[in-house]
Amino acid sequence: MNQQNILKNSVDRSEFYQKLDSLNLAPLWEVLKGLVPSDPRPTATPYAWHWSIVRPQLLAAGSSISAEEAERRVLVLENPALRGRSQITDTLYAGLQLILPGEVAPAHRHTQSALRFVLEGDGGYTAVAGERTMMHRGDLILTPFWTWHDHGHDGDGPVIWMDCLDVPLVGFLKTGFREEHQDSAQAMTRPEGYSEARFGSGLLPVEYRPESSTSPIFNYPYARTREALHRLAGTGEIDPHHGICLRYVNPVNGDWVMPTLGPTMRLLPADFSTAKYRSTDSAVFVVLEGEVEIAVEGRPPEILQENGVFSMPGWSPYTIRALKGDCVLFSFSDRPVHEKLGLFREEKH
Ligand code: GTQ
Repeated sequence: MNQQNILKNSVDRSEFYQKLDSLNLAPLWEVLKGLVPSDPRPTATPYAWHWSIVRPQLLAAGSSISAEEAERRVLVLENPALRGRSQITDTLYAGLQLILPGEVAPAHRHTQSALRFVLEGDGGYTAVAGERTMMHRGDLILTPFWTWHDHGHDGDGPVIWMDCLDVPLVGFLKTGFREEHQDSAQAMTRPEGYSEARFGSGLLPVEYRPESSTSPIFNYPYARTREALHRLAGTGEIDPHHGICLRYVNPVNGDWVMPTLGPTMRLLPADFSTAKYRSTDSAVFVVLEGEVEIAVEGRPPEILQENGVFSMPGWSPYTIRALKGDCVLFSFSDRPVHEKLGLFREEKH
């Protein structure tokens, strides 16, 4: 075929494309580079939610609807580039949940996995599969997929936590199932502390065989996480890209605590700055102690105070600096999925 023929064809292409379109066919060559990109191009954008702005809106939600009526009284953190889709990154969901004294967020279960990261208040509890655990600031609570869970509050003042779910991933796979429990609060079948005693001290019941890919521990208390971080800080060993960073671990197999969500907690000593880093997983950061500056390449740096939340799209090069004294930063990401699929990549400068 000569050049002239090709040019002639290109004139006729739009007609040809219309014909294809009417037959539910499409030419790959028009979209190939987008389908198979040279590197990841997340739709999500880096973005910061500041506590001083968000908290009053959560309290306003508390006067506009009850936890019972809402089922979950949550303000969803919507990435500005993904509005209306309940996504904080391309693959993750995050929301801030408020529960007031005496309220119950009724029991239900779903195939989405959830982490709760506690931000404010005492007296709140989560019940999972017949066992209750009290929630304190900085605690990480797991509600594994398809386990009954409800939340309540026996104390004073608001209780607020961040819900971290794999909703977009489960949605993409079209594997979402949900059921409401017949009772708003499920019956307790085990004493408080039962799971911690069985699994939470570097020991396992001798005949224990796991039935789930989720960790059998469902509260990782901040008091212990914090102590570990500060002891490590005392050794002076620090990772240049992560600071003193620990991942929450399933004691049964050493894997991440959930099949889809990978939480970590890190300590950045005063004035420490991480070296530039990026990885394919998208992440959400929350400041628990201190103040940080998060700088994503090509964008103005953001300063984040306590309880500030930051969305980090995958493959974005970033640095984090501790601004005021030692800083403690929680994060969760979809890294376990990337690792299981052999897709995880990182770049360290
Ligand atoms: O607490 O079960 O933020 O099912 C979104 C969906 C919380 C929950 C959310 C949920 C929950």
